[in-house]
Amino acid sequence: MPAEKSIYDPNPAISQNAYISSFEEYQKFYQESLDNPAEFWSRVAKQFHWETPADPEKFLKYNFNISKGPISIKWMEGASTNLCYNLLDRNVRNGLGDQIAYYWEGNHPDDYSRGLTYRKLLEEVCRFANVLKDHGIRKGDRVSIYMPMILELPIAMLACARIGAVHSIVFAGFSPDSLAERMFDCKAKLLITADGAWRGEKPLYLKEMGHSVKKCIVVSHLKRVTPCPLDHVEEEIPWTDDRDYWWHEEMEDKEPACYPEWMDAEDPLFMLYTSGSTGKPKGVLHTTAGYLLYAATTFKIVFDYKPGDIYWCTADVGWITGHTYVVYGPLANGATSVIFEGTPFFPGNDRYWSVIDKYKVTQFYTAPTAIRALMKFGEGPVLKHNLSGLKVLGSVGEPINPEAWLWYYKYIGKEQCSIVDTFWQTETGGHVITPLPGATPMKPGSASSPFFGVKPTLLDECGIEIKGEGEGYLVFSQPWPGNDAPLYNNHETFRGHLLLQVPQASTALARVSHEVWTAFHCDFKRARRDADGYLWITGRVDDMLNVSGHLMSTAEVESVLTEHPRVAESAVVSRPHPVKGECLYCFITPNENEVFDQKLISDLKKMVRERIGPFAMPDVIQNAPGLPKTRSGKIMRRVLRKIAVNDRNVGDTSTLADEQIVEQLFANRPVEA
Ligand code: 6R9
Repeated sequence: MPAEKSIYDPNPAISQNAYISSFEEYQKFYQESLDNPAEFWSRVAKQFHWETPADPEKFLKYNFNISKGPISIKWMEGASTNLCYNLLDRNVRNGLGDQIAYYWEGNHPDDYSRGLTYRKLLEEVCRFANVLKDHGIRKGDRVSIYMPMILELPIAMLACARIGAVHSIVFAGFSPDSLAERMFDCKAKLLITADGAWRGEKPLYLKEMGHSVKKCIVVSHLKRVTPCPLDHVEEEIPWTDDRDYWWHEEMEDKEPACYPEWMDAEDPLFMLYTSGSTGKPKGVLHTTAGYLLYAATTFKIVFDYKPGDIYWCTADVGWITGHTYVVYGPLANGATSVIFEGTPFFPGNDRYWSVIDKYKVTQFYTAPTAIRALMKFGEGPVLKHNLSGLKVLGSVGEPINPEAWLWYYKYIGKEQCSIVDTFWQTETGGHVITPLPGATPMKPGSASSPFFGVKPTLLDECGIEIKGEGEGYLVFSQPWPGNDAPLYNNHETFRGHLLLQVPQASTALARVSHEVWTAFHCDFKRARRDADGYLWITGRVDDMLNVSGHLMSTAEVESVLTEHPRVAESAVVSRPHPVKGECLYCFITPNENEVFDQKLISDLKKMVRERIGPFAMPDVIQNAPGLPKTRSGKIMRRVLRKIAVNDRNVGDTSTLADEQIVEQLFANRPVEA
């Protein structure tokens, strides 16, 4: 039986205590959230502090109809608040001062584990806010952050939020050039960074940027200020006097109190450049009030977070997942989280499981790419640790293939946990399509149902809404509070831009009623709704292929390929074909210690034929010791499409985690290809 036919009911023990304990209850709230969004979200807003309360009449104002003016969404216009105040001061006032906000687990298991309480976090944030003020940073100024996963990172973010500065985080895995480009684009006044980071065996030096930085505050992390049980790096790092300042020296004499800047509901909170798997990075801007409501609510409901739970999201704070689900969402709920500096493979392949065991993690949130990488080592490393505290397992970043889903469910969750396959994007602020732990019967590989306030609509090639079962373009026809502000530096061309980027979608979009809006800017998605109303994200528009008139998604084929016990990962792209129009070109990464041979190739062809149909028979199956992935773990498919046609003109690959893999894949092309 194909995996997608099976349904897994939530564990009754989870449903019993869950905020949303049945699918009927979810449906009731969901309907309310669509019928009266202002009323629904104003109830949510009550738990937070508003320096100026919202006018109920103006709780939500939006226009999705371009014939009536520019597209705009305004939540709680006229209200004012401060995110940092709501995340820290409010929780301390409510008695959570002594509760741990973050446990820090260093790259090396023998490094100090540090814990920061809400009270201490508030003090550190205030001190650093005073540092920023002393360096002339004011409300509306942009501050770039380029840091490893250390506690100074959320401290820096929240200090910006406290004084109304807009943070723009650049993932520390990016090159100094990528950092410079992003700093220039957002006109950053100051950079906060560290001397370096630890990744497994080796230190990575971060502070090598020269030009473009006007002022720089540097955390001494490789070279520890506090005594460290490990060998630490003594090397001197490049330094420019009167431009560079040590974090610890700046913090020394600062007051642990700082009055928050009251921000308008639609004032910018942060900017973030999207992962760049599509081309030039684009700055996405999130604003204050709506983002708070949405980050807080999705965190609480989707992870079913209860006081006493220990939550761990493995995403780097440099990505949107880290922004919303390492920092803003958890702290808005007074949660206790783990922040981890290292990798899943150091010092052993059981590191994730050992950290879950060490902190007694109850909610764990990671990416399919990590799950697939860890599956390769089998159950052995998992069995060494006690994972019985787990309740909810999350997945994000890519479609999770049923094979990986089942492994996660069975071996990590021991068939007792709910799996939440959360579909969302930088632009959506938080989860938009996701199961809820106690409520949604799970289908492996399906992101299931829309979150409160989110109204997904499927459109066919002619722009007509597909009601019920079907596959089409995924758009959203109502705003939710997490919506980003229209593209930074790009707003007027918002819709035109989409048409340009996705020519295939232009017919559909031209006919789309002006009331329909899409959150997807340049990363337009397709999805399928099955007979039970479940949504399956089938991929980006250009991840679809049409073989002799049969439309299919690459994800569909990939999930069949990865079911093979000898296959760790796969990526399928379309290649032009003189007869069939397009054909399938598949890249296969075999499991550790497995060889890639003719038998594997014929097995895989057979599986695809049987499971999908003869029309889906791959034309080429190539050995791929690794896949070209961005640093956030997303496969860069445009590079694979170039390899499939042997075109060396692959374009910019600087955002790849390992650029060498591209050359290797060219070299590995089978002769018959
Ligand atoms: C949160 C995040 C967004 C893109 C998105 C889609 C892919 C994320 C997914 C998923 C299928 C899921 N994606 N979660 N695809 N199922 N559960 O990753 O944001 O970095 O902006 O990437 O990630 O392709 O369009 P971002």
